Amino acid sequence: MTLQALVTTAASSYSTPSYGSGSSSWDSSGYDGCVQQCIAQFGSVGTYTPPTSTSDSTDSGSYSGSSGTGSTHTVIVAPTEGVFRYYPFAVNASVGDTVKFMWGANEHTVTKSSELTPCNKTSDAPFASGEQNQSFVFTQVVNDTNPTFFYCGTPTHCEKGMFGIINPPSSFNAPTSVSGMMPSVIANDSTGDLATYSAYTQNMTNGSAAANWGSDIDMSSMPSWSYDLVMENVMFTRNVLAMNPDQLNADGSINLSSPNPIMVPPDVGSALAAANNAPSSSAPTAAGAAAVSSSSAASTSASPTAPPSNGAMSAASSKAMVAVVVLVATFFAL
Ligand SMILES: [Cu+2]
Repeated sequence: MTLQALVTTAASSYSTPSYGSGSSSWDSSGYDGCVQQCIAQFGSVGTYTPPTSTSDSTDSGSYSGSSGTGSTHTVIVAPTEGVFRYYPFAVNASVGDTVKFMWGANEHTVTKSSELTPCNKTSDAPFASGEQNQSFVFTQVVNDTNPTFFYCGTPTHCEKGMFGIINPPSSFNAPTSVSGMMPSVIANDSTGDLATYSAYTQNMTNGSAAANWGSDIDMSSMPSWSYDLVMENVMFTRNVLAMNPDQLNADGSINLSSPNPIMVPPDVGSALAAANNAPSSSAPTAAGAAAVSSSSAASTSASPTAPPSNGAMSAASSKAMVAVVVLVATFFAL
């Protein structure tokens, strides 16, 4: 199944998520307000600016790899410093296509791994960029359409979620898909961080096609330790798309051909750290935060957020919602 089919079918059949919270409690004006506020803040988090010259072989000294004769699919390696992600998390490519990895920050690699062990170098038709820095370009021709996993070999980066997939396994609307697994993975995350990030992501992507991106990625052959990281990666890509809506094509593919800078949201770690480091009692004392808090809190209290059939989720949702309010307030307090 192509990514096009993967995303568009997901979008056409996607029902209101039963996990997390937020979408039902944010009316359209609240959503717009959130995006504007978040973008205003995210502007200080970072942007990725494509290099002026990306014409492969002319970039002597900063380019390596192989190229095919088909289409080119761009993946950004760590869009900004401290963001240990590949964007997008997954691309679909045909045989003969080229995947073009473009470094946005220093000291990262693109190293082939496998679905069973996403953070370990594979010996099966391996490829590896080596440790590279900002503006480096590494290309790989696609020789088959089997799922191809890759990761960053810099110590600790993959364990923080820095891996990605070419031609991800997909299963439409299945229990083992990202959308099918999302509720249980969030529920099993005892830290609550994933619930917070999920609620935040739903608010950011509410009403847009970005909310469904990656829904059909199938996780059945991935190791259980990677579940949280897969969810974070999918949500990170969704958040980037929410902030850069022109990149999401109608067919579900992602277009990174624009020379314009890409706005990069904070990674989940820094976002949650900011939320956790801010005493909730002090957040409303900042003038800007007070306005955000009060409007968000009003929105929260005015609208029950969770499906009535799921009491446990309701409690978790409310908690997550509060955390999002704190998170947003924190950005304004910075
Ligand atoms: Cu890295």
